[in-house]
Amino acid sequence: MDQIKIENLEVYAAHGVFAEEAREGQIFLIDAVLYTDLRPAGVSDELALSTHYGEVCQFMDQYMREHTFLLIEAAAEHLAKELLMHFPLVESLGLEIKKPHAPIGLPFSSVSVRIERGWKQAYLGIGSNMGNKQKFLDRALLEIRKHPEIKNVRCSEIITTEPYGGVEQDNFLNGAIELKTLLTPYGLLEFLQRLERQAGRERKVHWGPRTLDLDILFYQDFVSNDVRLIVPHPDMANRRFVLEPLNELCPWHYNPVTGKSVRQMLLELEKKEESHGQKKEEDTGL
Ligand code: A4P
Ligand code: MG
Repeated sequence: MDQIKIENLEVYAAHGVFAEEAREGQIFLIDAVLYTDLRPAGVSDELALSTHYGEVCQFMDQYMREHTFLLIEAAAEHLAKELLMHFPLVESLGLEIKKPHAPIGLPFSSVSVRIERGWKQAYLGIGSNMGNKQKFLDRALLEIRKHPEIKNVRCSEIITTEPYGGVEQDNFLNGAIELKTLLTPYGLLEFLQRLERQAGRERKVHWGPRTLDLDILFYQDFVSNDVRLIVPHPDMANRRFVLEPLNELCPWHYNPVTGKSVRQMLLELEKKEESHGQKKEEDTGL
């Protein structure tokens, strides 16, 4: 992706573990690489279609002066997040904070930390089959849209589906959600579980009835097989109530584990269901 690069922005600020560092302050040098599409501004010659590097420098200078952190790791982490939230055309960034006068007591030219952060695209499954189902979905969607570290939220059509998995229970309302987030996969999971708790969700029966169920289906091309988080969702290829809404949002998104696109998974599931249907008809002699 295209880049805007800022090198050695000099900022006088007060970050450090030692008391005199917080009291006296010192010089920090910042390098930033902003990943962003420069073509619209390149073609039109209009600043409004790009990110103003002067404003980015002013922002970094002010942020570094107005906050105090013990660690340059923390300064970098917080500054990166603020930059990504404040400059909407920046997809991701590399940020290096150098401390050329760190109190080390030995000759050196500079010490620094460098991090890469960015917006990640995630897809969620949402479902409810208890109480006022539509209201639970609406409220969750509202909370998701309100989260400061989530943007570009799109929701599929909400469909009514029959329960899957053998537990006898009411029909579900199901949908899929597309979003961009600065939260990590585990941060996103924690937020979704908080929303489930707020909806009065009780975990009594595995695959049983629930006021609100929020599953992470995809998180960019992240793969995890941990007890707390399995991504991509391992059973999605067998679930029409997941694939149908997902197909509306991202038919060409592929599962990084199986290499199959959402559309391909849905077509294969339809074929499987068709042949099961035919087999049932043969078995019952219809
Ligand atoms: N967990 C692991 N991976 C994930 C992930 N990708 N997203 C962990 C979210 N959570 C994930 O989930 C159990 C644990 O899974 C969590 O603690 C989390 O750390 P849970 O929601 O407490 O339990 P559950 O929902 O009963 O189990 P599970 O396996 O999540 O069930 P599903 O997959 O959510 O399926 N039929 C229709 N028509 N529509 C439905 O929406 N849903 C289910 C439940 C069954 N039948 C359905 C539907
Ligand atoms: Mg679940």
